[in-house]
Amino acid sequence: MKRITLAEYLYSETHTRGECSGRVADVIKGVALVGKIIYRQVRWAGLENMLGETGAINVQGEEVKRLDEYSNDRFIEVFQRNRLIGSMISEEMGERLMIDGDPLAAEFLMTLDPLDGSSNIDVDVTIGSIFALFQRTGGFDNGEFRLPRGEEMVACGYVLYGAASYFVYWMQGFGVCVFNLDMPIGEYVLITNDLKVPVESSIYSVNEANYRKWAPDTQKVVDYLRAGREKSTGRYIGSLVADFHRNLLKGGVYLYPGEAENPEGKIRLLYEAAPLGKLVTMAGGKASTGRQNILDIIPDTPHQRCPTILGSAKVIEEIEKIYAEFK
Ligand code: AFP
Repeated sequence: MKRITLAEYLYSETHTRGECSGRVADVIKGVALVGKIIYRQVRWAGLENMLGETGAINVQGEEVKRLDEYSNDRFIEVFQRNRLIGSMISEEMGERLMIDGDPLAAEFLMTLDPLDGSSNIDVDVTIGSIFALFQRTGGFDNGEFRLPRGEEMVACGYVLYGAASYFVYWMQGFGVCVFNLDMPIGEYVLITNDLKVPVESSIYSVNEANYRKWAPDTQKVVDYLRAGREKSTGRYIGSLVADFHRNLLKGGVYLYPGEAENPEGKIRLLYEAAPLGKLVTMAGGKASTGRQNILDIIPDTPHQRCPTILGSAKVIEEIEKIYAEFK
């Protein structure tokens, strides 16, 4: 099979598509570089005392894992060096990090979960980095910085660190691309440039231990997914990026609903729900809170959360119908 590397693909596809896609393509290459650096560290973490916690607590109130901190630092290092973006919002940082790029670079904001699924690191479960890229002229108000809606994204995706490393991304004007890391040559090679998520599927991914915390509408939704459809298959890894990747390829829905005590749920909007929501939407799927398209939410704060349902369009339409029965 002819192996087209990421750099070859991006050059052949974007050099004629104008300045924006050229710069966006450069950011995509930057993410791929960080992905390779993180994947190397993830594979050696157990041998280089890189497992476990740093002892710090992040802005989310969560224990920071050594690999969380390492991954965040690598994204900062690479994007401070290449000066392709003007600022970064990361799960691991309380405030937006300003990067003194050139004026054009200042047009770009990256939102980032540098390492999602951290609680799985020490037990060798697949984890990953999730990113979104926004362009000021596409959606920020007249010079004043405003947190953008998911719809305003110009690129998004994730790098998976598992038995193999995959780089899955979308950029404006293109389809959803999947690349697989060919380790001996150190390059991500193209698998497909137009991935589509199956419209229908029996797979649902949710932590059913939370059942008693959910409001009646969510309980009815999960009862339906478990026993109301022709066929049901429960698959929950507990690592969003891993569950999402399986459902993107095989079809299915990932749910992290709000709870009676915690109506916004656990998943962060700007660097988890929105990037994966845009990606699955570009692959023909849907991204919903149950009542609203996630991509339409106007963020108030960088680390806000939202109820998150991502995956096969037909299943999510059925879920939204159930939620609509309740107020
Ligand atoms: P960690 O990064 O703390 O492991 O959280 C991962 C996550 O945000 C997401 O990747 C999982 O789907 C979800 O949490 C699992 O949460 P529960 O353990 O509450 O099911």
